[in-house]
Amino acid sequence: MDGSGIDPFLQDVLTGLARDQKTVPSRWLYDARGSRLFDDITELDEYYPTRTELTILNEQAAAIAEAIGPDAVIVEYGAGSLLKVRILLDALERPKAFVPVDISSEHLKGAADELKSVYGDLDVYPVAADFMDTNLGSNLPSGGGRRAGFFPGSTMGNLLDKDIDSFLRTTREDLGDGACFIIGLDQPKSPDILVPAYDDAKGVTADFNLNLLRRINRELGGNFDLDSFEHEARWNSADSRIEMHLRSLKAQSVEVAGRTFKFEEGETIHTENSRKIALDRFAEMAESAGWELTRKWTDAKGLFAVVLLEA
Ligand code: AVJ
Repeated sequence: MDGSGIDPFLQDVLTGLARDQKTVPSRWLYDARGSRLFDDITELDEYYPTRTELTILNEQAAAIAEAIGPDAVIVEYGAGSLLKVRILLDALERPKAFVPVDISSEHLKGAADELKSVYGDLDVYPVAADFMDTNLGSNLPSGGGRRAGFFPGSTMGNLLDKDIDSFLRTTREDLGDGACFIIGLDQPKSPDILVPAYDDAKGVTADFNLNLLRRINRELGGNFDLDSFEHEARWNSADSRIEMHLRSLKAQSVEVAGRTFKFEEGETIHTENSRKIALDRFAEMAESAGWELTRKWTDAKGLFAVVLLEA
């Protein structure tokens, strides 16, 4: 529940299921079980993004650290895997401070404690907030060298154009003049690689997607029959994105919080967009928000890119 007394999950589900194309925002995929399933996804043979980004970060750590410069203040948005920022911290010259911004304060505390124990000289200032509506302002430590944002994992690809624009503008303002921003972006490629990455042979991604219905049943008093929906990963080439859907295997009615929603056979709930934003396109988006894309690092096959924006 938020301050208004309306559970935002319930509100999103009731509004989303009433639309022509039924839709539930992808952020609700990540309850405890969903987060565990996502971790399992990152280990799958077919799911190349995580391991490819880690390879780029490891191979290019010295170049990235040099581009950022000494005494940096690192601000990680949606601080998930400490694994990634530690690659940077290990390569940076005297990193001054680390500011993990994450919606889960529990997660943050663990992250902060662990980093403090490994990097004695590093100041860690956790901020418990949704990275999308964060105005860090006075929460950022003053002093130190350059401020460097860090947003790995291609999470940018889950955002709509307007949200990318406002996020890049807010971060530009927060991080200030002279700042830079390191961002991981999955790249457009053949659907022969993309579709299996989101529809793996072991069915882990299917489980991850269907878990949304399990969560609605448990938290919102829904009565979805998980056996009468199936996972679908669709490449939408016009919008350069993988879409996840849950497809109803038959005509049926489902109740959520006392409301009835009708499904036709084959009708879907759209549960995620994972956009693959080409670098020239992203450079334009960055520029209109006050950043310049100045460096890019990719793997040998060009599957994934890590870019540097400068203010
Ligand atoms: C964590 C949002 C980057 O879009 O690749 C993985 C989530 N969804 N498999 C992605 C996801 C299905 C992932 N992100």
